[in-house]
Amino acid sequence: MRLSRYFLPVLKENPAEAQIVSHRLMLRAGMIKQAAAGIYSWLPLGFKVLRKLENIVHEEQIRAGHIPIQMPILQSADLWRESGRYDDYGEEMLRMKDRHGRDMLYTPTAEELVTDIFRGHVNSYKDLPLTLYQIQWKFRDEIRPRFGVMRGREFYMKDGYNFDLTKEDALHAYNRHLVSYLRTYERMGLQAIPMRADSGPIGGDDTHEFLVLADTGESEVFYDSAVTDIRLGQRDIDYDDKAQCQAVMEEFTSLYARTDETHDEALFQQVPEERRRSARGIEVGQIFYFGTKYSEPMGATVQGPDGKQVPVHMGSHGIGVSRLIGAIIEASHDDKGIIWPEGVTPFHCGIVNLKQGDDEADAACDKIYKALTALGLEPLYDDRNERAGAKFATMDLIGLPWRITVGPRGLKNGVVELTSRRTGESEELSPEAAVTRIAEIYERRA
Ligand code: 5CA
Repeated sequence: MRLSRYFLPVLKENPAEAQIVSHRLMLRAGMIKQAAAGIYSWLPLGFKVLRKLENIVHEEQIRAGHIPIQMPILQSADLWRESGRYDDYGEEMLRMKDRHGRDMLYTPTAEELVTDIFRGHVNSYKDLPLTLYQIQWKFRDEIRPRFGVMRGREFYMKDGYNFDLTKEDALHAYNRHLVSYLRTYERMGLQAIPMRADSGPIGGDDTHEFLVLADTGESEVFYDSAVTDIRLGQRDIDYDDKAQCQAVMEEFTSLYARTDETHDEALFQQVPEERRRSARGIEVGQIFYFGTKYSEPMGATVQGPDGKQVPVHMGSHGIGVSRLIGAIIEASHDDKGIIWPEGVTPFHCGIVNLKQGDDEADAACDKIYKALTALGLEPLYDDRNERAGAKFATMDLIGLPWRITVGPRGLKNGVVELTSRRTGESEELSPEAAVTRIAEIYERRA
């Protein structure tokens, strides 16, 4: 992409309405624009990051054996009356009537609809286990939407639902989700710690939230600092292996880590004092096991091996895809702007032409641009007639992890400059070597 042809409406001034850094930077970098309270349009740069996160979520869900579907945003109230949640859900649910006076709602989550799909098509235990998921817009009429995409009313969420014959199988699905979520967050450059939590309107007793530690987080958390040393890394996990998934679950959840809703001061006191931490965190996902809470009232049963009809054991599992963008920026920025981790960056590298219109500089930039594109990488080439300072400021603000700077003076010596956004360190090398270096960086991290 050439910046002269792109739509990147960056803001010079700090927007007054933004209270936290991620919201401020998303507005300033032209990623989103508020359409109504807690509802946003996604401008090209923001939309690109959203798509990247979505792709990572899909890849990791499919790797875990989960199957993508797409359910509608508007649902009939009837199913929600069957589960009893139509009245329970309260004011967070946006309700409306269609022209025939039928009660409709904008989906805040989809346990009922997916259970209806299941009961309509699955009759035998032989068709289990089954996990269906979607990535879809949700609406919750939050009293206090704030912090931009962090607490929106309309937000983008991955929601997955497992159907199993027994509690034991459903707990394996729970563990599988835990492992796949850890992989997902790590690929996004984040550490998200599973913490014991409260299940709220979804229900059930077994639930963990995934929290990214950040001063601006809305959740209060208590944990043993040793949990922050654990990483999943490049482990090869067999998602069908119950013992292996269980072991990862135990490794990540045995140490004390709880949100304020389930915090137990007496238990916490047993953590060695020097490792006791209380902090704030951003909730970027939650997994639930709730047994037959929906399958029983809605009649989602299968014939078991003994011929008897039994309600299936279920859980649901969510990732806040749009919220994650805020969480990543909270975790990765400096006073000049965003610093994207390589795994989620909207463009792999920026190209800054210091002297637009200079034949040699223009030709060198074009060549680098073409070489990167031919490698399947996406560069953002700042080909505008702007001062170098303004070009650098834009690149720093939008946070591409690598920048190649091209100018007539360097080219006389056969070199361009490659700069890391994270460290600010630069090195001079030939244009070809710069391209090779970028290719290596992304192959290593692809
Ligand atoms: N049905 C279950 C699992 S699919 C469910 O709805 N879980 S949830 O309520 O915990 O939501 C899943 C994730 O969506 C949360 O962990 C959070 O990251 C994100 N989320 C929830 N509410 C909002 C909101 N108002 N704005 C942005 N993200 C949100």
